[in-house]
Amino acid sequence: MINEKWWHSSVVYQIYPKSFYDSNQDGIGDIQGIIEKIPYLKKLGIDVIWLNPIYKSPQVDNGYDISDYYDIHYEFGSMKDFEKLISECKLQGIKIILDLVVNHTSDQHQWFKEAKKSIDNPFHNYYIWSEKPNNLQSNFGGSAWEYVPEVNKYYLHFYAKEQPDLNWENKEMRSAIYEMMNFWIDKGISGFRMDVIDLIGKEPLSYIKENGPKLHEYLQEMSRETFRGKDLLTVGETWGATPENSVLYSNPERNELSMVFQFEQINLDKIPGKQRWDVKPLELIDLKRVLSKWQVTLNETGWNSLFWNNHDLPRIVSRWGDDTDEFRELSAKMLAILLHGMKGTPYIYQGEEIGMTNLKSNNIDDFVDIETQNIIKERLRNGQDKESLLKAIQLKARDNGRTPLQWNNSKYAGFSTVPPWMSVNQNFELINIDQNLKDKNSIFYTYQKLIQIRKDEKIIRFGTYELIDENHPSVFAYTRKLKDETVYVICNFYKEKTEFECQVNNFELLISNYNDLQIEKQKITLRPFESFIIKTKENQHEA
Ligand code: TEU
Ligand code: CA
Repeated sequence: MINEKWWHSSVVYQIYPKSFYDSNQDGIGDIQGIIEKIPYLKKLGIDVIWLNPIYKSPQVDNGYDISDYYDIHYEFGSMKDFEKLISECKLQGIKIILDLVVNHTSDQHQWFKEAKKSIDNPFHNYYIWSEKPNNLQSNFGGSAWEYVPEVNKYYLHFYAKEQPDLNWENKEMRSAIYEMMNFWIDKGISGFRMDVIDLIGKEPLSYIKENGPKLHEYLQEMSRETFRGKDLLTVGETWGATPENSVLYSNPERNELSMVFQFEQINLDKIPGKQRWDVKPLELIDLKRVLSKWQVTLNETGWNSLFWNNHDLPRIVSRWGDDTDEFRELSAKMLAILLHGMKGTPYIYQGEEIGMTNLKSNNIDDFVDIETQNIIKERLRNGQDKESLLKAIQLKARDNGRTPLQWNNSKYAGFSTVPPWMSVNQNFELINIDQNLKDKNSIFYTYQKLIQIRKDEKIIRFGTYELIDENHPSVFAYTRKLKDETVYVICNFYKEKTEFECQVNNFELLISNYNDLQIEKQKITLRPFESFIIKTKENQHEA
């Protein structure tokens, strides 16, 4: 049994500041806007906020290109505003974790400006240089190398060319990062979400990106120099994680991270070996297999994060649910119940709690993200037809998750009174927070209840997971077990009715997405997307 930590019973809410709430009517969400909405978050019941990057930045990649780690980006506010956010949240018992972006900086960071002046500059080796570029590709398209005439060398950038990669082999650079981390810890934050952290051990000349040989050595050093023993939540973003290497990150005995975000399930609807834009339908059996494998592997010696969405992903209800008027609410609740019954720390991405959907625009200019823009150029150049490209983007572009949060049915969805920095989803009159708060049956209240259930039920936090009926083609069902209690989480993943065998007699209903759950003896007919969590005692069903 692992040592109980505060994040084992927490639910995290992810805020994308640019699109959360605009307090000063310039079309851009800001820190004051978050402060104004603390009561809303309190009502939802979340414990922690993960803030996407708020540091000074030219915003080439919406803040993931940092030009000063010690300053706040002016459009979001000031250091004073940030300090106020921490203290106001603290009064409400809400913790803040910051995005830590240390795989790369902005090319406008002082370090890089110095680094490219000459090879003798003390900052030159803060970055990764090569006289001869190899074929490594940037995740945003094109070569990962960019030439600098002053030094007659190429620097590495796994992302945009405005995001040069830091050189983790350099001890001085690492110390500078740790010093910066301690600055924020001393300000009173409660942890870090660590951007692409499994890239820091890279060996680009040997084509090693994720999981480089020194990755865990660096993480252990970072932990020693900064957060160890301080009871902070650390969650690493690791696209290269497997259940096996993930045990290394979150095994408490190794003193690395609290948990990681892994993306195995997220990749299930792309054609293997291809890019996320090359989509295939999700197979439910695959989803069951992958999520269950992670639940089981990290049961004793690690900890899972649980998420469907973030600022890089399309909206889950449009992706694996059904966002038609008829089934949007039912399927959004089904996905929520399915995930929040599992063991781990759940993350809710802003707007998920009201069932926000993909952007669905036919106008390619509505997709403003640098990744999307680059892929459009690259694929049109390579001869993909515009129509199929637009379709892929409508399904998968990061812009889908980044539209302004829909607060109410007034112009610009109540996010701002002026045109926002990116298009508002046209369905805001139907889908918004106001409407959700008024309707006792809304998706919002399903999330609110799921958060409460996690707090009330130790079995939801720590019970052992087991998949049931793994070959059922349309139902995702599992149990959680703790002492004499068993919880059943049963979800019809589709809009067609289906039958499911379930031998429970005496149960307590914890949550359901229909108001009149009926279990007649052993067989249940599940209605469209019907999902529920029930609890039995003393394993009564086996008697
Ligand atoms: O994303 C990591 C990452 O690898 C992304 O390229 C992701 O695969 C992609 O968005 C999906 O197509 C992190 C941040 O979450 C993202 O917002 C940043 O752009 C990126 O790192 C660079 O910092
Ligand atoms: Ca603003």
